Amino acid sequence: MTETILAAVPSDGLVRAACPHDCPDTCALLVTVKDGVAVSVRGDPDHPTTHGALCAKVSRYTERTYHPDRLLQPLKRTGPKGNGQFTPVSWDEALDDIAARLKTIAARDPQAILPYSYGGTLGFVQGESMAARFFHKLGASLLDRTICSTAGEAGLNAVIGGKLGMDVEQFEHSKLILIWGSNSITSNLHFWTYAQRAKRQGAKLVCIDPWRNDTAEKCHEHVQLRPGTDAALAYALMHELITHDWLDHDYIEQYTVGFAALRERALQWPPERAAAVCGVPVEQIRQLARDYGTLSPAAIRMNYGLQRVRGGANAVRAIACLPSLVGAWRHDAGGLLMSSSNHFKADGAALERPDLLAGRKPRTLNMVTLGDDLLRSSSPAFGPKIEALIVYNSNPMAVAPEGNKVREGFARDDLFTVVLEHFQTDTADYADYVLPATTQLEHLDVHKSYGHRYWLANNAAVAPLGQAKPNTEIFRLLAARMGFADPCFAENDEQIAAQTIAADVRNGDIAWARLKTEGWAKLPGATAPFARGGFPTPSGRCEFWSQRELDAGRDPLPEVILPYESEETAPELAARYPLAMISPPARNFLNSTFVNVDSLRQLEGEPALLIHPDDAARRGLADGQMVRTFNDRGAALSRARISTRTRPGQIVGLGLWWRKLSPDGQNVNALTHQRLTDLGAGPCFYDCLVEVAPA
Ligand SMILES: Nc1nc2c(c(=O)[nH]1)N[C@H]1C(S)=C(S)[C@@H](COP(=O)(O)OP(=O)(O)OC[C@H]3O[C@@H](n4cnc5c(=O)[nH]c(N)nc54)[C@H](O)[C@@H]3O)O[C@H]1N2
Ligand SMILES: Nc1nc2c(c(=O)[nH]1)N[C@H]1C(S)=C(S)[C@@H](COP(=O)(O)OP(=O)(O)OC[C@H]3O[C@@H](n4cnc5c(=O)[nH]c(N)nc54)[C@H](O)[C@@H]3O)O[C@H]1N2
Ligand SMILES: [Mo]
Repeated sequence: MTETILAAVPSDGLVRAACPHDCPDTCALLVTVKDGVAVSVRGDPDHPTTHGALCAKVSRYTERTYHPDRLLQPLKRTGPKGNGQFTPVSWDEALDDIAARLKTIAARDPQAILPYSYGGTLGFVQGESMAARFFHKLGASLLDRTICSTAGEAGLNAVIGGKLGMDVEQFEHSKLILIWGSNSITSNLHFWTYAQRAKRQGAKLVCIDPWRNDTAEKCHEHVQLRPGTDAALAYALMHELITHDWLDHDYIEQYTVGFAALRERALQWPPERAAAVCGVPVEQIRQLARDYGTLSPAAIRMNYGLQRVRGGANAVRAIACLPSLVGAWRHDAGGLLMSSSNHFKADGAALERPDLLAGRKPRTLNMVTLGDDLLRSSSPAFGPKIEALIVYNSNPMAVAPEGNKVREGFARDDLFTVVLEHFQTDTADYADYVLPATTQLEHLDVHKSYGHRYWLANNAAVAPLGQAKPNTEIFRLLAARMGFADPCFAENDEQIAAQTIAADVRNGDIAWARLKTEGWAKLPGATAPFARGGFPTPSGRCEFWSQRELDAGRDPLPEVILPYESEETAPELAARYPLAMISPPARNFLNSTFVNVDSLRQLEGEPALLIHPDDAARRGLADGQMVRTFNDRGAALSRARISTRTRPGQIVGLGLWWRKLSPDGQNVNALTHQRLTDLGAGPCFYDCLVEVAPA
């Protein structure tokens, strides 16, 4: 770096920042500021995984921050819920009224108040710090934040003991890379750089995905399996590794438990059986096993796409067994990466202060079942009816499953809703008060990553726009009005940031004071975490067979669990709704964020639905025609794209459109259901039967 990096909120200069979005890449940013305005955001060329490149979305971050629709003052609803009529009010008026309402409800039972938040920012400061303290002190219902990754997490925990794995920077040295349940070019672009380098050095790339996404197009091989059948595929691979003796017996002996039992189960899964379940050619499974058993180092980039189905956690469990069988973990460039989260240690207790509950044990509600829960009355089993909802860092009206129920819940006249937002989202339209929040360019934060091993600092580049305030400040002001006097409510963002990075061997000597000037710092620790075992499981080994699972009354081995909604498991439903729908992200959106940035929405055009030519012909659909996708839960309009990139019997509805920017005020979540995964209580977005007809 030759340019001087200035401290927070300069009028001119270059500011070190971090991308806040819910993406494994967590890029290091450099923000150029002129006359107090952020004029450009670019990737830090010196940060190894960012290497100076940003995705199309975040390179337009200034377009989002200075968008003419930014919310710049508190708003109070004046029309019916959902129709977007609001009037500006002062901060004092809004906060006084909100505090009064919350006090009244809390006097009856604070559990009738529910926070709802997720991945708008992954920063520790603007995420669950002051907000969590506020809700803990209040004694509000707790929220189980399950909407993305908890099934996969449970699967990894069972086998390898945590969200740990390969260093992404090592993938360029791999000889075989399985990209499993991940559209890297869309959702993990900076990993793709390493995969391409490996490819240039002769590595073989295989994509395992129900549709030929942009990543599959560029891999050597595409295993186009039916959604929710990954565990069967993994078992067939194990079958072949075992019968051909492509095993690392020494690694298995020293560092694993339960091989004999796993072997017995795997031998029940010859490739022919898996081929029928997965809907892929048997020869392709055999070849994949041969590659995995003979090319070394072999690496798996597994991601969250495969765990959004009923058997999602067990699929992750089955796949997580593979690297130990072949001893791939011995190599820096071998093993598996799903999430690097647990390589880091954040001080959750200091940030969130669960001690403020002071012995109270509020109920916990799962964010996936928001639709049902908003419609429940008080009962001994459920507890009090939800009377107030405080939403921040999330857009549940677009992202939560079974959207019609979510809407019905939000529309309740007896529900008091506050939404902290940058924009007037679908969710904000249902708020009683909308409070304007700052963006990443206007506030301070500290970030870890779930795809690499660097801590990052985000310095504020510019002053808050209009009357916008950071989430922390909004909860600080509310806390004062509620009469919460604990000293932690007076801490500023700088103090919170300084508490985030726990004093822990995992973080080495990384501390906030240096991080904020240097921008990023890599964790210490071995590149290959399990080269000599050391799995953080109860046995200290890779647990093919899990005593914990057995004790919990479940299968001690990874189990093949087919989707809730499939021909085999729900034949009557499949007769009416024969098409399996998956709804992964569109490349130019980040969940529902960026849908309102015109230049990005223009790149996506309209909600698109990929349908196989055979299925289109059977329904008399033409390419480019508006179609209606429907099931018993709802319907949504989209533009048909007839394509062999999807399988017969399977459609791909790219997400996640704002409802009000879609043709019919709906999106893919009109169709999805609220049932939970096998472990981890996650959502089953990609486990969903539908039918399609001309609109
Ligand atoms: N551009 C962009 N980037 C993003 C996001 C975004 O919305 N847009 N979202 C971010 C977030 S929050 C997350 S969690 C990650 C998500 O990114 P990933 O973890 O990669 O997950 P998905 O994008 O949900 O799905 C990835 C792939 O899995 C496939 N898939 C679906 N069902 C199955 C299955 O049963 N088996 C297998 N093998 N594959 C399946 C999908 O078709 C898709 O191509 O990306 C982050 N990055
Ligand atoms: N059908 C289907 N549904 C899905 C998925 C899918 O693949 N298919 N993906 C799921 C996944 S993986 C995830 S992670 C969830 C994501 O669900 P959410 O976490 O709700 O993600 P976003 O839609 O990006 O909404 C985040 C909102 O937070 C706001 N925000 C950002 N920063 C701040 C801030 O600093 N302060 C405040 N107050 N607000 C802020 C943004 O403006 C945005 O409106 O969606 C899930 N839903
Ligand atoms: Mo996610």
